[in-house]
Parts: sequence; structure tokens; C-alpha cells
Amino acid sequence: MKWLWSCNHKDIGTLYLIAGAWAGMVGTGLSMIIRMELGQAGSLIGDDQIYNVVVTAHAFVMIFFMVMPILIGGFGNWLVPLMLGAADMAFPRMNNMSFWFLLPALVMLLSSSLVESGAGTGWTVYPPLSSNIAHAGSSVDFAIFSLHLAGVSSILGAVNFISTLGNLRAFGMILDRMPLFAWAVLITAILLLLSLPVLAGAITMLLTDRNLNSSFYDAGGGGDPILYQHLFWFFGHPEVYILILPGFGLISHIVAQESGKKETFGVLGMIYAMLAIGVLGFVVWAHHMFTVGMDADTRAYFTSATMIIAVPTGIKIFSWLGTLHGVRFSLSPSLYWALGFIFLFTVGGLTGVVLSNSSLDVVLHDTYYVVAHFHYVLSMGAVFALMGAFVNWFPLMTGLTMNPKWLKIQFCIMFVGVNLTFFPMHFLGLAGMPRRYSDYPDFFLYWNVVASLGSIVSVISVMFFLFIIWEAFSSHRPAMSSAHLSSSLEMMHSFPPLNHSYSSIPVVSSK
Ligand code: HAS
Ligand code: CU
Repeated sequence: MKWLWSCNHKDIGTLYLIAGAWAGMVGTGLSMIIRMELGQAGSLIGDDQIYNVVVTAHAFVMIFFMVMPILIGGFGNWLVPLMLGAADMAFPRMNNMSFWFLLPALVMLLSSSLVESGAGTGWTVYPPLSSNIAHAGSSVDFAIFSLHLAGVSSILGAVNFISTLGNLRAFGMILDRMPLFAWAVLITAILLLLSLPVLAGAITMLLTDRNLNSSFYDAGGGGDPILYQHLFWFFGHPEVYILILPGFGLISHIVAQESGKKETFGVLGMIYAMLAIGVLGFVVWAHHMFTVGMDADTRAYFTSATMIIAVPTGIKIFSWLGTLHGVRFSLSPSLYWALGFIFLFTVGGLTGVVLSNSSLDVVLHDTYYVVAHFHYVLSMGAVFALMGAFVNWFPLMTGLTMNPKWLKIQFCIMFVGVNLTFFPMHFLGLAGMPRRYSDYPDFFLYWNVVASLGSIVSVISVMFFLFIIWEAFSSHRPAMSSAHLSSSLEMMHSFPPLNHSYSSIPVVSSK
């Protein structure tokens, strides 16, 4: 049990990966309840509040307890010190604390769904729906405290990563030569540090509105519910880039490695693109609020600012394609995930550009078109990146190999499943089906049935993936020799002085 209080970055990374995988299964279970409710005409659960509680818990679990812990906590902890040539993170004991704050946060979130009538507010927790009038009782308070605690965990993690990346780089590693994943984590950590306190303030004011009779968001007391939306999305939009930037970094390494080239095409351009995405991410938040009654000039500004983000993102997409250009690569499971990521993230990004047009968003806001957009960038962007990273670095982390043929079949099943689930949502949204309702006119039945069938295909692929992991552990097939492994790690970037520290990575933990 010693590893439970370990301060070693690899142990903590592994804990994050395990916790994230567990939360991922909780979130997947919740998503299956959603698809069961929507996969047939009429009502299944028989209670709209419970349906909304499930939708809310699904989003929170997936965002705060699956994607962020796995990409930042898991891969960040595992890979950043190795890529920097550092012995460990800057503050190893604080690192342990970050992880252990996450579990009570998860417990509190799940408690919020189990006590009284649950938090059926959506992950945005907008007042007045989240105020006492519509959500009396302790559920929303539980959800708020959960976010506080998960926020503390993330802020401590961000401080740790910024300190590590700032101070513990191998001698001579100037920022230009820092590997792309390390850069991605640095920018992500800065976004976390700047945006999470705003969320914390917003939900704390909501807490006092609910419990101490303040009226920050209550027009009756001189407040304004729109203030909450501004504060939430000032956090919320950077948050979506927090979810995807580490994935960008991981994909860059996989693409460079699988192309056999020394590094990603246009490394410096990639760094500047991520910086641009990070900076611009803070000035586009009101594209989530086009329907609150903004004046035309403000909408024009937020539309244009949002569209500009397609430029640095396009630079990233074309640089990955440029890296792969002219190479006769062999299709490995890691490359499957990377190619799947590039294609499907682009689809999601393009629907984002559609939504950024305020005149179109007035029609599409709160419809399934938005749901389709964010599942393409998340379920097929962030999740494909973490699946690819897991497949790619599994041998480094465990010293074992998974069955490559099964991994390819598993990818194909998941690729079909997620597209079957989420592509029809574009049609539903364009036809006007609103999100966050448990029932719909029969007119929308067909594509909902298709989506629900697709979700079953995805779940089958997840179970297959668990089986593949189990099989890898139980059959003890050793990974490539450590010399071979370290040479493939070397390709992660072109920084020669690090060869030494990479070749000393133990392939199998000595504990
Ligand atoms: Fe988004 C809503 C716009 C990226 C996640 N997004 C959401 C929500 C989530 C989310 C979770 O402007 C819902 C929140 C909620 O619960 O209400 N999003 C964008 C834009 C981008 C974008 C412009 N989103 C992301 C990423 C996410 C994410 C990344 C998480 C991982 N999003 C919106 C808008 C809404 C929105 C509106 C509000 C909708 C509403 O009504 O509620 C961009 O960063 C995407 C850039 C990527 C690309 C693809 C690659 C670029 C290439 C270059 C050439 C392309 C060009 C564009 C020049 C653009 C290949 C040409 C345009 C064509 C249509 C052909
Ligand atoms: Cu946004």
C-alpha cells in the first residue's frame, strides 16, 4: 500500500490514470442511461429532474474526473519530468495532495446526485435554475463544494507543473527546445491558474445567494443572473482548451514518432499556435451567450474573435499532416488513434466555426447541434488523444505489450460507435431538437435510435479495451528492450543531452 502515499511522479500519474479510468466508467454508465431514455419514444425514467441530474453528473464526471485527471494528472505527471530530464515534479508532496483532493471531490459530486432531488442544473449551473427557488435542498451546494475541491486540486497541480517546467528543465534546454507535450502542459497549467479562480468566485457567490441571502444573481435584490453567465464562461471557454491542449501535445509526439521523422513539422509554429489558442481562449467567452440579448456590436466582436481561433488550430492540423506527408508509415494502433483524432477533431472544430456565427447560433444554441459539436471535439478529440496516448505509452508505463491486432479492431469498433452516436446529432440539432429534455416529438425518433445503437457499439469497444488491458497484464508479454524503448522516446524530440536520462528509465518498476 506504500504507493498510496507515494510522492513519485510515476506512481501519482498511475493513480490519476486509474482514478480517471474508473470515473470514465461511471460517466459512461451515466451516458448509457441518457441514451436508454432517448433511444425510444416516451418516457423511461419517468422523471425529468432525474434525467437532468444524470446529464449534469455525466458532464461533470467526464470533464473534471475523467479527461482532466487522465490527460493532465496521468500523462502530465508521467511524461513531463521524463521529457524535461527532471528527477520528479517540483513539489512532490503537493503533487500527492492534488491527487487526494480529487477523490473527496468526486464523492461529493456523486453525493449531490444521491441526496434530495439532485443537481439537475447542467454543468453550467446557471441561476435562477440553480438558485433556491428551483433547486432547494443541499444537492447544488454539494456540487458547488465538489467544484471547489476539484478546483483546489487543479490549481495546486497547475502551480506544480508551472514550477517544474520553469525550473527543472535539463541544463541547456531552452524553451524553444522543450518538447511539445511539455509546452502543452505549461500552457494548460497557465490557463487553469487564470480561469479556475473565476469559477470559484462565481460558484461561491452562488453559494452565498443560496444560503446567506445575498443577491449577486438575483435581479430582485439588485443582482443579475447574466453576471453568472459571464463569470462561468470566462472560466468555461478556457476550460475547453484546457481539455484539448494536452491532447494536442500527445498527438504531436505520436505523429512525430510514427512518421519516423525527428520531430513534428514546424515545432516553433506549433508552440506559437498553442500560445495563441491559450491567449485567444480568454477573449471569446460570450459566444456561449449570444442569446442573452447582447447588442449587435458585441456579438460581432465575439463572432470575429472566436473565428480567429480557427487559424492557430488550422496551423496545428496542417503541421500534423505536414509531419505525416511523404512518409511510408506502417499503421500502428497509436497511429490509428492519431489519424482518427486529426480527422474527427477537425469535424468538431468546423462545426464550432459554424456556431461562432452569432446569427446562426441564435437558431442552433441549446440544440443537439451544439451537443454534436462538443462531442466531436471531446469524445473524439480529447478521448481519442488519451486512448492513443495510453496505447502508445502503455509499454513505457508497464513494461508490457498489448495485442496490436486487437487494438486495431477495438479502434475500428469505437470509431464506428462514436460516429454513429454523434453524427446524427447534427441532423437533430439542425431540425430543432433542444438539448436537456428527456423526451421529444416522434419526428426526432429515427436519429435518436441510431445514436443510442451507436452508444452500445462504443460501450462494447470500451469493454473490449478493458479486456485487451487485462490480457496484456495476465500474459506478461515483455515490452521492447529498454534500449529500443529509449530510442523511440528519443524521437519525441531532438534534444541530444537527454539521451542519457531516457536510457536510464526503468521499464518495469522495481517495487
Ligand atoms: Fe466549442 C460550445 C465554438 C472548439 C467544447 N464547445 C461548446 C461546448 C463545449 C465545447 C463543451 O461559437 C458546449 C458548452 C455548453 O455546455 O453549452 N468551439 C468553437 C470554436 C472552436 C471550438 C470556433 N469547443 C472547442 C474545443 C472544445 C469545445 C476544442 C473542447 C475540447 N463552441 C463554439 C461555440 C459554442 C461552443 C460558438 C456555443 C454554442 C452554443 O450555442 O451553445 C474552435 O477552437 C475550433 C477550431 C478548429 C477548427 C478545425 C481545424 C482548422 C482548420 C483550418 C481551416 C478552417 C477554417 C474554418 C478556416 C476550425 C482545418 C472554415 C469554416 C468552415 C465551416 C468550412
Ligand atoms: Cu467556447
